[in-house]
Order: sequence, then C-alpha cells, then structure tokens
Amino acid sequence: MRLAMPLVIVCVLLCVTAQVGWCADAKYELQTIALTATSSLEVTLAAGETNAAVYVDADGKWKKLAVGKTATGVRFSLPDDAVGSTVVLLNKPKWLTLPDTEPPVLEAVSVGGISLDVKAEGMNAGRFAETPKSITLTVSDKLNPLAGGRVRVTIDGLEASECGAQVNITQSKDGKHADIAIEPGKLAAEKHAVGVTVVDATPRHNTLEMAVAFSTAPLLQNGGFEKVKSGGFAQNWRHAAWGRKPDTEYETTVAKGKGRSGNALKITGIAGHLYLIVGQQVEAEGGKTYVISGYYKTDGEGACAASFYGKPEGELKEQYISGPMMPAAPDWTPFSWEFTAGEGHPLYEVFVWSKYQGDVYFDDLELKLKQ
Ligand SMILES: [Ca+2]
Ligand SMILES: [Ca+2]
Repeated sequence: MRLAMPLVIVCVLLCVTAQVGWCADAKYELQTIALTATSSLEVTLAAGETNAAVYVDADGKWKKLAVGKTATGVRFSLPDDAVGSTVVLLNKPKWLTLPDTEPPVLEAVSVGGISLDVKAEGMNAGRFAETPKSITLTVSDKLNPLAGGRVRVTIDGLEASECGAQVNITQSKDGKHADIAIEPGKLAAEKHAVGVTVVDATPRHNTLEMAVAFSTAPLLQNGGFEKVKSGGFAQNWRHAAWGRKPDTEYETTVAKGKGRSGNALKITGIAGHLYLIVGQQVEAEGGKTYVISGYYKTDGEGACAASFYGKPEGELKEQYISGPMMPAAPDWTPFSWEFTAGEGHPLYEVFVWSKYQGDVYFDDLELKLKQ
C-alpha cells in the first residue's frame, strides 16, 4: 500500500497551524502521521530522513518503529499492536519524552501586577479603574517543552488579535517553562474574561485551559441616567418610597434632557409622608472606604442626601449611614461624601434620596474606591 498523500496533507496542516500560531517559533513542533488501519500493513511514504522513529500502540505505549529506505522515501510495517489508530513519528526529536499524558501546569498569574491564587476555582482579579496594562502567566510542563506556537489567548471570547491585544511568549531554553505576557490594550468599561490554552509539544498535545476574570465596569452603573427603562425609570436603579403611607404622593423618573448633560434623575415629593429613594446595588467590599460624588439641584424647598446600606445577615445588623443633608440649590451643585462599608454584609446598596416637597435632580453620579 502506498501512502504518499497522507504525509503531504499532514505537512500542509502543520505549516498552516504554525502560521496561525501566536509565536512564529515552531522550534517545538512535531511532524506526526496519524494512521488508521484495520489490519497490519506495509506503509510506503515519500519522506526524507528518518531518525529514531516511534509509534504508539493500542495501550498508549510508545515503541520503536523499524523504518527502511526506498528510492523515494521510507517504508515500514505497521505492527500488529498498532492496528486501529496510531500515531507515527518518523523523527522523534531528542527533546521529546514519551509517554507524557500530563497537561502543562499553571504556576503563576498576575493581572495588573496583582498575583492570583492559581489553585482558586474561578480566578477573579476583581475591579480595576482602567484596563490592566498586562496579564502575565507562567506555565510549565514537567516532561516536555510547551508548543509556544500553539498558545491561544481569547478576550471575551474573541481571539486576542481580533481585539488588538498583544501576546508575547518567552520560553526557557529547554522549552518547558513559558512566560506569557498579554497586553489587552483598552477594553470597554465592563466585565472581562481572558482565556488561555497552552499545549505541550507532544503528539497528543496535552492541554491546559484556564480563564481569569476581571472587571473595568464602574462601581455605579448608569450614573448619568442616560439609560431609561419603560415607565421612565432609570436602568440599573430601583425607585421606591420608604415607609409609604396612604397619603404619600410622589414621582421618581428620568427627566429627559434636564441633566448637566442629557438626562437627569428627578425625584419629586408631592404630598404626605415622603422618603423617596433611588438606589443601586453595588459590589462594595467591607472595610473599604468609598466616595460617592455627583451633581444635584433643587426647585423649591428641596433638600437631599446620599446614603449607604449594608444588608443584615445572621447576627450582623444592617448598616445604614447617610451623608449630610444638602441644602436647596437652584443650579447644578457638586457634592461628594465618603463612607466606609461595614464588614461582612451580603449586599450593599447606595442611594440618593429626598424627603421634601418639590423637585430634586441628580446627575453624573460616580462611586469610587477612595485611593
Ligand atoms: Ca506534559
Ligand atoms: Ca446625564
């Protein structure tokens, strides 16, 4: 049986793979020949030099393969224990150790200079004010070099090259360690996931897949009130009247075009008992100090404030703290208030509120971790 074509096809595939890899360094690439046969047979291939040829038997053991030369290539008999599916290496490189069924191991990860626990389930680097400049990983393989040209990086499901990210791979001399540096560039202000796949340079390509999450989303969403839900309510915010009584009359809506720019939040107390709040759940961390800032203005008597709430749990009582009452102000007036989140609350929420008759407007609200 003459099998000149399969090797040609295999070679073409390898060449294409090397070109689409991140790193042009194909030092640790293998030329493998996958064969499927239902009985022992003699194989003739158009191939060049061979050296230390091996094949894998049905039990996964790698064995020497006797290869003879022909006028145009090589010839070998497929042994009985290779019947079924096997992989043949005509040139087993000196650096290749077989068998190897272990995938590469992640040794270290850092995002924006912050090291993460590689043993943790679901690695999350938390929140960053800006896209971290670099995400670095160290990967190693006990037995074999890593296939540096096959490292694959995705950001939010897209190939790194599609997002304009840079990926640099530095391998140790023996190829068994690699430092992978990912420069994501500028990403949108939202949650992100970086996926990395690393394979060892073995015929079976034992694979390490890992993902790390981080967020560049603002702590407070839609603080400019430009996103509006049906009913005129602000997206991401909940509108409510605390301790509402039968005589309570109020309106809390987005006032289109009434903001410092675009829309504003408008809280209107009309009659009766008034404790009108518009709040948003936030990912605060207990023990940390935050600053809420923004602009407000009032018509009539209006006075208002910002406040912060930590939900009770078990023995832990609720935390409710309020910023100073802000006096009536006919024009857009900046405010800021800092507070420290209590430890251990299962949920945190920030509010702006008014207890007065008349209109109070808020716009450009931001919540930031105090530096
Ligand atoms: Ca391995
Ligand atoms: Ca606005």
